[in-house]
Amino acid sequence: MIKYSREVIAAQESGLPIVALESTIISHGLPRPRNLEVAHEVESIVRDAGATPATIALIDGIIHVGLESDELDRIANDSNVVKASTRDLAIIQATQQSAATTVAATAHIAHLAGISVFATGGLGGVHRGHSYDESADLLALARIPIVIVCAGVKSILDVPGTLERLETLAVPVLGYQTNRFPGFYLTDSGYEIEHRVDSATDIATIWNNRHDIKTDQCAIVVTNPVIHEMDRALHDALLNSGLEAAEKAGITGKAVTPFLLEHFHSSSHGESLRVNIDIIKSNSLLAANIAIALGA
Ligand code: PSU
Ligand code: MN
Repeated sequence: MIKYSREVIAAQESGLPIVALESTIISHGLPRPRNLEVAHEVESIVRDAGATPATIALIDGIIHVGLESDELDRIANDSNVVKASTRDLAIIQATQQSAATTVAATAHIAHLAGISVFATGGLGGVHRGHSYDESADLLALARIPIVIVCAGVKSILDVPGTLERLETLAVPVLGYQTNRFPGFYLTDSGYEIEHRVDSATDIATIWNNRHDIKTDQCAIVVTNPVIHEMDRALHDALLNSGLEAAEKAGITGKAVTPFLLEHFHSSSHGESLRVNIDIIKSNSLLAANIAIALGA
């Protein structure tokens, strides 16, 4: 049912820490050709930190945990690669398509493969002006026991709405070395986080405590703020023009997030791309350190 990469098999056999990595960032979140380079760079960061990267995707209908180099290339460059959430997985298997997986689908597969730590850029959440448009990422986090490292939710979203939903869903949110909820492109979204952690070991302690008292049925969201944020004025201007353009073009469903990210990347002269890449790299490093602290 699952095809594992050679290095993931080796790590599983030796009980070494593994970090799941998401592939929608590569196929639908970053522009070519930088996307493939970043996918490789992120894997190297995880390896250099002492953990094994497992980028997750479907190739010709087969679930892959860990991609070989040619497979990573395919996810980055084949325009037939679709964006798959959890509900799409069995269908993609049946139709033997290739797909990149969202946070929701990646978390599901990672858990299926026994992986406890996962790094992404920014979570999906409640959309601005369309509160009925809520990412499947939120319900997935409520159901899947995994540590997910992110830079908060994407700033294109309704941040307070998303925080309220996470509270309702009883998903714990931790600030890594901060009490401010990060805003993806921005270091601080303007909202507070109640719980701050200062090290990967703190997170491992919480993970183990949850297991003992059986509050371990959902994810732990670790938010890791970007250090050099995007220029705020540029950010706010692109957010407004992007939301307007999406509305005008009638973009709906799973196309909304890629549309808005692309709007930022094509209109910010590389600034949003730089920040997005910084985010993914720094989250992957932290995820590797957490996997090591967990002995996972
Ligand atoms: N983080 C990034 N870039 C991305 C995403 C996250 O830096 O493209 C993706 C993730 O796969 C996330 C998805 O699950 O955006 C959310 O999409 P939607 O809003 O359609 O659920
Ligand atoms: Mn949506």
